[in-house]
Amino acid sequence: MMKPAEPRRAPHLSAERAAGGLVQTAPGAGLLSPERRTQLLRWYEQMLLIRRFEEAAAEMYTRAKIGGYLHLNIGEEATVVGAIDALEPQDYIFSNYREHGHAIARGVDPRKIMAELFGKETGTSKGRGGSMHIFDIDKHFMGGYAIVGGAIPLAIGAALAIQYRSSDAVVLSIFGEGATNIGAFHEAANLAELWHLPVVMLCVNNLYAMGKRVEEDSAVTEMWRKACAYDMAAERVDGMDILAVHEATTRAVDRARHEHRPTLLEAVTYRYRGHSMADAGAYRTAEEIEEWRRRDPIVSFQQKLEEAGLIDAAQREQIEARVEQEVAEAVRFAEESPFPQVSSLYDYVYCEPGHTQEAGTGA
Ligand SMILES: Cc1ncc(C[n+]2csc(CCOP(=O)(O)OP(=O)(O)O)c2C)c(N)n1
Repeated sequence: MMKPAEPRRAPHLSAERAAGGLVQTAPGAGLLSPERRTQLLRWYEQMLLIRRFEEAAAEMYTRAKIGGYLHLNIGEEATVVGAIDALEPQDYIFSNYREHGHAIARGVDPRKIMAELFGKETGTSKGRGGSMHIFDIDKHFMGGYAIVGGAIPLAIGAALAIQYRSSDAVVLSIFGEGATNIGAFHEAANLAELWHLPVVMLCVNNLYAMGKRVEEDSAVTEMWRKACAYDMAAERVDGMDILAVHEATTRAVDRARHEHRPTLLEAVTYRYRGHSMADAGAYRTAEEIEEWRRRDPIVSFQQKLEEAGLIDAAQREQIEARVEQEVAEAVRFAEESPFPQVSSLYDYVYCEPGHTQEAGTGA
C-alpha cells in the first residue's frame, strides 16, 4: 500500500515576512497631514478604547462577572478601526465572535456592549446574546455570530437585498482566515462576483484558527489569492498599520459602491492573547508574540502621529484619561444593571404575530 504523502509545510510566517510585500504607508505619503488631524486622533482614541475595553472585559471574565465564551481581539485594532471608518452610515457590518471592537468602532454604546457581556437586561441583545452576539440595528451592526464562516452568506444576502432595492449601501463582511476553508465562504464568494454584489469581504488573517497555524490548515497561506478562483478583485495589507487598512478598505468600498463589484481584502495581523479566555495559547512561543508586539498597531500609530507633530504628551494623556473613564463607566453601568427577569424567559424567542421588523429598510 502507498504511504500517504507527508503533509506539505509552508515556511513559518514571521512578523517580518508577513509584513514584507504588503501595502505599507509611511509619514509623508500625504496621509498624516494636519488637515486629517481630527480623523487621525479619533482613530487613535478608538483603538485605545477598544484595547482598554477588551482588557477590562478580560478582567471581568476572571472575576466571573462574564460567563460563557469571550474572544478578544487585542492586537487587531488597526484592522477594526481602519476598516470600519471607511464605511458610511447606510452601510452594513456582519462580523464573527471577535466583534466587541467592531461594534465600538461602529458607534455602538460601550456601556451596552459591556452589559451584554455581563448578561444584563440593558445589553445590546437584552443580555440574551452575550459576547458573541452583539447586535445593533440602528447602527446597521448585524452581529456577532458563533459559527465559523456562518455570517458570510448572510452578508452576501444583505448585499443582494441592497442590489434589489437599488440602494447605494455596501456590506462589510468580516471573518478570520480559518473561515476561508469553510464551504460557505466559497459559495458566498462565487455568488458575490457572479451577481456583482456590493460587498467587501474582509479576511482578518491573525495566522491562527484556534491552535492551528495558517500553514497547517490552508493549502494557500495568502488568503487574498483565494479570490482568483472567482475572478474577484483582491488585496493584501499590513493589518498592523491603520493607514494601510483604511486606504485599502476605502478602495474596496468605492469599488463596491460605484462599480458594484466585491473585493476580498486580507489584513495580516496577530492576536496577542489566546483564541478565547479559555485558551492559554500553549501552541506558540513567547518570542513570536513579542515579535508581533514590537509592531503594535496603537504604539506604532502613536509614534507616527508624534513624528508628524499631530499629537503631544499632554494630548495623549487627555485621550488616555477619557478612554479610562469611558471603560470604567461601561463596567459600572454593566455592574449596576439588572439581570433579565425570570418571567421574561420566553420573550424574544419568536416574533409577535403580525410584527414586521423594519430591519434594513434603509438599504
Ligand atoms: C463551523 C464551526 N467549526 C468550528 C468551530 C469552532 N471554532 C470557533 S473559532 C474557530 C477558529 C476560527 O479561526 P478564524 O476563522 O481564523 O478566526 P479567528 O478566531 O482567528 O479570529 C473554530 C475552529 C465553530 N465555531 N464553527
